[in-house]
Amino acid sequence: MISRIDLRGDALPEGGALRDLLPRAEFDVEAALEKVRPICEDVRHRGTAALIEYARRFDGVEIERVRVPAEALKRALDELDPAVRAALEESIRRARLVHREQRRTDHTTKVVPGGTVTERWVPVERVGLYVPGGRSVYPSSVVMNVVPAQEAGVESLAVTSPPQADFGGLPHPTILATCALLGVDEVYAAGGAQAIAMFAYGTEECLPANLVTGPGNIYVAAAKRLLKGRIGIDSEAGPTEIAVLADDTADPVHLAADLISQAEHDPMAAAVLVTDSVELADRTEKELAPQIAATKHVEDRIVPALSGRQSAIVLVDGLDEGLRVVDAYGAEHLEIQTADAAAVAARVRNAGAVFVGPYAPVSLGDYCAGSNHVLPTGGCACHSSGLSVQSFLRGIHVVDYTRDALAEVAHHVVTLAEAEDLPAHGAAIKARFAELKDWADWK
Ligand code: HSO
Ligand code: ZN
Repeated sequence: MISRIDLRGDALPEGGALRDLLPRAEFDVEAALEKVRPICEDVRHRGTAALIEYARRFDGVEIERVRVPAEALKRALDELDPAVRAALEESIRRARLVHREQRRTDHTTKVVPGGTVTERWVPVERVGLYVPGGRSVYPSSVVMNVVPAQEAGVESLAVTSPPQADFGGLPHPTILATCALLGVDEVYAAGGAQAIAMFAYGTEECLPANLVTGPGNIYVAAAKRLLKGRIGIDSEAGPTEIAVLADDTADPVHLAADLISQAEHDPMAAAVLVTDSVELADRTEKELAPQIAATKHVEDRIVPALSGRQSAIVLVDGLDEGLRVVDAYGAEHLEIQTADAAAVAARVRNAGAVFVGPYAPVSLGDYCAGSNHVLPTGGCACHSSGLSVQSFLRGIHVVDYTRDALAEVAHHVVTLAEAEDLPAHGAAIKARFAELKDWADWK
């Protein structure tokens, strides 16, 4: 069912070479670029008419408008199952607790008397949040996108999610209800690359956004790559990943359950167990079959995900080697199921989010830990973070110098300008001290 990679014995190779030994899903965004380019151009030129046509073609539904009417949002909230509402409210409450503390405060550095640099944190003016609605419908992703944007102080915020044939061309009612619960009243029924283009270029119904966040399929990722620059993006989310670093203290029942839990998302989802215990590897593998037999989404997602080349059990000599492997992999989600898990977790460098010990499974983080579940995939955890308040802020340096403070450093500026053969840069300084005949006196 799940392949094995045995890295015991020889010393592990360094950096990229180690990463090449590890499994990873194919997610060729580049190849999808040419497919999405004409779609994005079409939305740019024909706006809503193009979106209506793509709803027909890709979502199999006739719609007359893309903007979701206010009554539909209200109705969805009124009809929301009370238990789901309570769970969403708790998820929102916990996410707010964590994200509120991420807010930045402006900071002023006094560089010299009369010379200051202030870093001002300013929310992005308008953001577009993408919520997938193809294979699965994730109201939890509405929470994970909207909460950090709101906590950052974003004033104009719109959500888009694909129109659903089963719901009269509106996004899934639970998505709409979650938007209503969060106080989001601007919602669109558009999915795929065309939705990203709608936010990038704007249409008759939707003003252009400055930043677009949220996970989606490969076409969404390709459109984000194509339109990046015109819009800011978070990351190009790929298929979900779980890695687990475990020793012989881990419970194979938990491990199998957690690997299956993320395999449930997608046939391309990755589940990677890294352990120094062959016995644990054997017992976990044995646990997979009965647990899979007892769940849903087996043939279409879980089996292909676990048996695909993106998933594996990786055997290592010890915990140090295990840490090197999980760092080289840079998982979206990393569970540490070892003795003294907190100490081991503290040594991890590359992961989207780390889950410590037996009672912090990834599923908790997906819904109700308070942490964000929009996380870097495909090894991007080596250089990027998950969604946070910071994703929706820009730091603006405000430079404020008096005449004396400028005078103090003027000769250095002029010298550097000359060293770069940019005399006009130096002249812009000298122009402010025109009364000085002999510039050399300043040096
Ligand atoms: N594990 C997914 C998020 C999710 N799980 C949504 C359930 N619903 C990617 O982090
Ligand atoms: Zn999940």
